[in-house]
Amino acid sequence: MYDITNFNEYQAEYKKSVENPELFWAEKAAQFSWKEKWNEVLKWNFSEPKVEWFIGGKLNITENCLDRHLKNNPNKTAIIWEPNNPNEQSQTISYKELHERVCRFANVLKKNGAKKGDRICIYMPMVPELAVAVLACARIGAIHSVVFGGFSFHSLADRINDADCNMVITADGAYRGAKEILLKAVVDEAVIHCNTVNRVIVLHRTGCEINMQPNRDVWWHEEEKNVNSNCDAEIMDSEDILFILYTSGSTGKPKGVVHTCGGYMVYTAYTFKNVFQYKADDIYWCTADVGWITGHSYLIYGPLLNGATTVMFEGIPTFPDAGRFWKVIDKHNVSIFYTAPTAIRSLEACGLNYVAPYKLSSLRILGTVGEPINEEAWHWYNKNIGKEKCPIVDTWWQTETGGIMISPLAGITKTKPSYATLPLPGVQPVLLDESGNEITGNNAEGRLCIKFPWPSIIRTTFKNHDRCRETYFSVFKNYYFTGDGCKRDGNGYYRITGRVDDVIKVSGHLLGTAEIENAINQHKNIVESAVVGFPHDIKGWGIYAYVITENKPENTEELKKEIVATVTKYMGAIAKPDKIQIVSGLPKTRSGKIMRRILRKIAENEIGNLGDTSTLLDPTVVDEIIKNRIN
Ligand code: 7RM
Repeated sequence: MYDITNFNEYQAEYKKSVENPELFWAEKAAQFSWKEKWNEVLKWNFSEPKVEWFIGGKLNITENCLDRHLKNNPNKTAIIWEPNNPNEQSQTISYKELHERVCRFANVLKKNGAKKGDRICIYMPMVPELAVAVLACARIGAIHSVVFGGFSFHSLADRINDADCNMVITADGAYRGAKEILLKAVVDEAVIHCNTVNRVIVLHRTGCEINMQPNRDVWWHEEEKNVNSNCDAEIMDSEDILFILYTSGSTGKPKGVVHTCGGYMVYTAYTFKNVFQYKADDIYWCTADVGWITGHSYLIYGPLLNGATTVMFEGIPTFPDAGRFWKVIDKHNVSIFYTAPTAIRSLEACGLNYVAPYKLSSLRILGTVGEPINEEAWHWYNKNIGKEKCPIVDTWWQTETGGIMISPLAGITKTKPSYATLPLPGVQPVLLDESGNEITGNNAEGRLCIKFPWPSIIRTTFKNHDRCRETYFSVFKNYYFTGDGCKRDGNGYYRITGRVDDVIKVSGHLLGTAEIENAINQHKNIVESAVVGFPHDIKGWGIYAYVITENKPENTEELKKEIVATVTKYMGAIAKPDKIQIVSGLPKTRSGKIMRRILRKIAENEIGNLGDTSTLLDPTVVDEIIKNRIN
C-alpha cells in the first residue's frame, strides 16, 4: 500500500528524503525480502560516475515479484492478457501460475545453457510469455535485453552484438492490428551478423511458416516438456546487473543503459504505489510495450512488486477500431490507466463516436508518459476519458532514470495541464544555465539536471563507461544531465519543454537522428542525409529528411518510397521519414559540420529567422533548400 496519503505527507517525505536520503531509502528497502541485508546504503560520486545502493545486500527481484505474494494471495490475478484480436480469449494468470510458469521457463533457460551474468536478447510480441521470459532471466540471474518488436534486423543485430548475447528468445510471428509480423525471419536475418548467438528459443504464436535452424533453434513448448517448475532464485548482489535496455543517443549507436537489482526494485515499487496511489483491488493498465522502459518498470516490475493486477495488451489502439482502449477498460474494469500523449492525440483525432459506447466508470486514475502532453490533449483526456473525476498524473522520467522522477501523486498534488509538477521524494532536480550555474528561484528556465542519486539511476552504459560519463555526467560537472530543457513556474512546478540534443520523440519513441540517417544512407542512390524533427500534431515530432542523391533520380516519388522502404527494412517502421526533400547540398560550416539548427528551422517553416548563415561554406544552398521545402 502507498506511503503518502496527502500533500502534507508528501512534503514531509520529500524533506526527509533530502535531509537524510540514506535513512529514507533504507526504510523503503526494508519492506522487501532480502536474502542478506545490505551493510551500507549508498556510496556515490558523479565524476567517475559510480553509484551503489544497498551495498552488500543479496536478493532476487523475482522473489519479491512472485514468491512473496504466494503466502497470502496465491490466487490473485497477476496478469490479465488482452489479445490483439478481440475475438480471441483473454487470459488471466494468477500469481501462483505466473510463479510456476516463470520457474519452468527458467529451467528451460538453464537447460539450454544460460547462466548468471549471460546476456539474453528478448524479441517478442506482447504476450504473457514475454513477461515470463523477462522474469525467468531475472530468476536465474541472466541479464535481459529486451528489443522492441517494431525494430528491424539491423537495429536488432546492433543490440545483440553490443551486449554479446548468447541467446535470443523470440516468437514465430506477432499480430499487430491487421498486420502479421514475421519476427523469427527478422531474427534469422539479424543473427547472420551476430556470432555470439548459439541458441534461439521460439514461441509458437501466429503459426506462420518459419525456418528452424538445427542445433540453434528450439521451440519453447518442446523445451518446456522436459523440465519441472521448481527453480530456486539465484542469489544476486544489489549491484548485479538486472537488465540492459538500449536507448537512442546523439550518435548512430544506441546506448545499453544498465540497471541493477536492488535499487531498481526499491525505486520502481515505491514510485508505482505512490504516484498511482495503488490500492489492492485496482486493475492497472499500462499500454506501453515491454520493449521500452515504461513496460519494464510499470507494466512488469513495479506492479508485480506490489502484488498488483497488471493488464498486458498485445494490439494497437486503433484495431479493430479507435475504441479499442475504451472497450478494454470496460471489459476488464480497469481502474488505473497509463498511456502516452501520442496515443491520446491520435484517438482524439478519430472523434468521440469511438468513446461514446463505453462507460469508463471503473476508471479512478489516469496517467501519461513519454513526452510533453499539450493542454488540448490533456483537457480531452480529462473530460472524455476521466469524466473530470480522475486525477491525471503527467509522469516525467527516462530510460536512464529507471523510474518516475517528476510527477503529481494522483489526487494529492494539484495538477496543472502540461506540467509534470513536482519531484518525487528522493529526487533533487535543478535548472542550469548554459555555463552550468544553478538557477535558483522560481519562474526560471534551463537545462534539467539532477544533483543527487536516487536508487534506480543508470549505473553505466554496457561495456562503455566512458560514454555514460560523457553523455550524462560530464556535460555539467557533478550533475546528472537529462538532455531535457525545462521550465519552473512561480509555484516551483516543472514543465519539461523537450530535448536539447539530437534525439527526437516520434510517437513517444526516442530515436536518434544519426541512427535514422544511417538507415537512409543504406539506399544505394543516397550519398548523404540529414534528419531533423518537426512538430507533428499527433506524433509529437515528425521526421524530416534532407537527402543528397548520387544520380539524379528518374522518378522522385519512387525514390522517396524506396527510401521509406529502406528505413523500414533496416531499422523499423517507427523510423520512417514523414517528409523527404532531395537537396543538392547541406548547410555546412567550414569544418564540415552540418548546421542542424538551420535545417530544423526550415523543417518547422520558420524561415524568417534563420540566424547567422554567414559562417556557412556555401550559403546559397540554404536558399535552394528553403525554396523546395516540404510543408
Ligand atoms: C519514460 C520515457 C525519455 C524522454 C525524456 C523527455 C521525454 C518523458 C515526459 C517527457 C515531457 C513527460 N523514457 N519525456 N516523459 N517529456 N513530459 N511526462 O519516456 O527514455 O524513452 O524517453 O522522454 O524528453 O528525456 S525514454
